[in-house]
Amino acid sequence: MPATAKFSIALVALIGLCFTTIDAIDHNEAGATTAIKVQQANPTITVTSQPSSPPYAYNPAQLNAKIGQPITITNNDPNGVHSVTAKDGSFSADVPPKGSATLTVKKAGSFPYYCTYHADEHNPASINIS
Ligand SMILES: [Cu+2]
Repeated sequence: MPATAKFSIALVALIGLCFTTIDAIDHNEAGATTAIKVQQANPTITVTSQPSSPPYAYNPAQLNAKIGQPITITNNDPNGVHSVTAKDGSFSADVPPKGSATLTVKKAGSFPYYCTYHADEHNPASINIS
């Protein structure tokens, strides 16, 4: 198949998707509330340094994910390594400055975690696995 034909098919498919999406928004206003509650496709924890106390923050403080679902941890602090370490030892991931890491949790439960590098300098945070 010539490349232009492939492109045309892809374009038609894309346009079709757009109309489907617009249709859903137009005719399902009740769905707007539901959409917010849907599990995010790629759960992410962001670590930032901040001028207030505590000096480092995990966002969101409560993260929901499924068993085995990859959780991305992004470290926005250019100056330090941080970790997401379960208080019960179930998991630990180090995240380099301006870097990211992926974590998966293999059992259900609520896991309070902390940073091994700054034990008392982050906000309290948990990963909730279902
Ligand atoms: Cu830290």
